[in-house]
Amino acid sequence: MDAGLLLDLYRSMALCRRFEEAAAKAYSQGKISGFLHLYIGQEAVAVGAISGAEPTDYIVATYREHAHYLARTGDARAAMAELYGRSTGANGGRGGSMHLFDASKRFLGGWAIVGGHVPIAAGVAFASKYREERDVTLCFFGDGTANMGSFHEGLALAGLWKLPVVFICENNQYAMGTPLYRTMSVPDVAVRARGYPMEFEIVNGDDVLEMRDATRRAVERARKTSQPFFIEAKTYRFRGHSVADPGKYRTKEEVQKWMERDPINVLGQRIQTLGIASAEQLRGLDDEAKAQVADAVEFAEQSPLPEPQSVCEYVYA
Ligand SMILES: Cc1ncc(C[n+]2csc(CCOP(=O)(O)OP(=O)(O)O)c2C)c(N)n1
Ligand SMILES: [Mg+2]
Repeated sequence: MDAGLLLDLYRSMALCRRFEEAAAKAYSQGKISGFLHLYIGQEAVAVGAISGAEPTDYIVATYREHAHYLARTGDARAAMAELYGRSTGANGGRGGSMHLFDASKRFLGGWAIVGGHVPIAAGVAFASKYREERDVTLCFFGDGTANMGSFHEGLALAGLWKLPVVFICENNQYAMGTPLYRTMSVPDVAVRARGYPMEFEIVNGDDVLEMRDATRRAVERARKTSQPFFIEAKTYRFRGHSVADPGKYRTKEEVQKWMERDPINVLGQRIQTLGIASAEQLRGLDDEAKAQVADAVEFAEQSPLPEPQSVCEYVYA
């Protein structure tokens, strides 16, 4: 076990958690508007998977993408300012929570249309293959997305053209208020990959190391053989679908059961058992994450809104 790596993963997950807690607070104070979909509980998926890829591999994600953006860029200021709609945000304040983007870091969204980004990810992978570059594309999406036509279109093209893309299904058991068993005839989304055909693996999405290892294998395989791969990560979101959702369709017991496998606690326990750091040292890392988030909030609050006369910039007409 690489002690430095485990602490980095812990730090990264703590940053995501604290970032979103602060975002939820700012939202409730009316400082952030629009939609806000929290990822709390799922951090091991984004942090583990992205740490298992090279920084030059592409990432395409959904509207629940704060953690993916932070795991790739580490830039809490640009993310928070974007949520606040400020000109210093990742997209100059025009995209908001659902549209984080940083082309220089190969983070290609932040997409709000469920499933719309799956063919886009296939297209990014097609471009890499066509240009004979060795980069792999990671495409994140939810369980509900696997019922969208565009999901099947993206996988079909990736299978047909043998594209270097790793599809990562974050099975958090719900699409908004609808449990997966009411919309899908099989309990595992991953079996759908067989049809294209595509190899797959089902992993514990609350175990950051398992996520990292599975993604590393899939990414290196895609890089070497130019074959797509499908990972299904079993996980759970602790909060509602968005901050506007009280989540009444789930029992307290169900939420409690999943919270027992809180990915940050799971890794924290492992770090302590291995004698890499004490509980107090882990609290220190958490305090650093809180301080970084407090700085990001202050940065966002002090940043200007975009200039009104720039309203037509970046607009196709
Ligand atoms: C095409 C389309 N239909 C409906 C919506 C509204 N919507 C937003 S998220 C969502 C559920 C998606 O569930 P899942 O894929 O499981 O992702 P999760 O939110 O659980 O991360 C729906 C129906 C949308 N954004 N786009
Ligand atoms: Mg879901």
